[in-house]
Amino acid sequence: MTISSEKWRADFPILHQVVNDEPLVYLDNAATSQKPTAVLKAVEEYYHTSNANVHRGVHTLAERATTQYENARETVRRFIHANETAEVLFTRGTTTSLNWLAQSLGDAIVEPGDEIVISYMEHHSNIIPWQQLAKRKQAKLVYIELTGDGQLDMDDARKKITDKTKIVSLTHVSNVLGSITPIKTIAELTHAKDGVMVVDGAQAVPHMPVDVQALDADFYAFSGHKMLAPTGIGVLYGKREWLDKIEPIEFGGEMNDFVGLESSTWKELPWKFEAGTPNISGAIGLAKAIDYLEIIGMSEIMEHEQEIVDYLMPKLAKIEGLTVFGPKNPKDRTGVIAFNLDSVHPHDVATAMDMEGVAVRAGHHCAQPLMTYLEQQSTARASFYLYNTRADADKFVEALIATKEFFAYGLD
Ligand code: C6P
Repeated sequence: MTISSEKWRADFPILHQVVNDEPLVYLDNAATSQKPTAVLKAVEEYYHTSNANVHRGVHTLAERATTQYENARETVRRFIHANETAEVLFTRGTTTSLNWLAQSLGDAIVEPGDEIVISYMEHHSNIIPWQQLAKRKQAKLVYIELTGDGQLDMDDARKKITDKTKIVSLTHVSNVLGSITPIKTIAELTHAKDGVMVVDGAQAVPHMPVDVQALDADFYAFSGHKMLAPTGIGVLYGKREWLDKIEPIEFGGEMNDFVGLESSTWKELPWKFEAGTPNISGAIGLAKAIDYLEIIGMSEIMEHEQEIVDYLMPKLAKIEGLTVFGPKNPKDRTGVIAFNLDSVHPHDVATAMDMEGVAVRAGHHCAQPLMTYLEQQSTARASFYLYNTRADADKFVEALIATKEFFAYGLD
């Protein structure tokens, strides 16, 4: 194995418990990851020693809190290889980041008749904000097709990204198929047509190295809670040239420079986008989570997940009546595996697996257009992370076979 997942899992107190009389095997990491003690302690330490509002006070605690919050921004900048901290905006998460963009960027550049290009494998958070924008602006939402094994169809992408394209917004990694989108190539196609490249990185940043400059993304959104950090903190990266041009979406305290009776002016980047008291402890927790991920190494985490998928695929292929969605080659995906058992509802699969201590998600995974595309109502989904071991993968297969047998008897 690339990384010592046994060793790392010791840092996650929540994993060491018994659920339904079985040791917990947590395989719902695409929904949210668990948090290591280092992150929990960093948040606790902040509240014990430094809690104050940021950018407002001159007293010692206020300065301490402000320094920690801004240091967290620098940690994020370094992690995603942004050019400067001004390009790193703290948000509540990917959903907020994409909503901000669809309003702010959308209102600035989209005109009637323009096209916004997304794909059939997008999460609702990367569909609905653009749908709403398209309605407001009488623009058109265009969907890129997928290949047979659930990857972005690059031939179709070349057809759909045209002179009419204003924005292309794609997921870097699908939360259902696990497939990895070649963002750099798409960004080249987009820029050749003078379009703006937006990336939903919710399922990528926690699992693989991401360099926003190498990808040449104009905007890149992700959530802290899927990468070991607390909930309620996320990031919107944007190139300065774009952030300087677009207006904030939220207005109020701290984002302003001068407030007059009729109009106001905004602070410089990144603060012009961060109205109100931010999630200070969340940002500090996110920075600690990044430190933790960097100790393990993002390439190593990616390889670890791909090794688990590689280990699992032949075992899953032997289970009759099991359909696994997404790319067959582990190199084309991360550790997200959506699957269905013939004649068993995915919710029943997830409930039965929970009885074995195995936590998987079932449902449409906030990707209903993808479900329609795959001709499925819903699927079950196992998603692995750095602390999942081969033993977890074995337990997953065991629980899946037990579930299948249980329902086969039930049907007889
Ligand atoms: N997907 C899942 O179980 P938020 O909720 O804002 O942190 O992230 C939204 C989001 C956006 N894009 C992608 C690709 C995502 O996977 C998610 C969150 C979770 O798949 C919850 S639905």
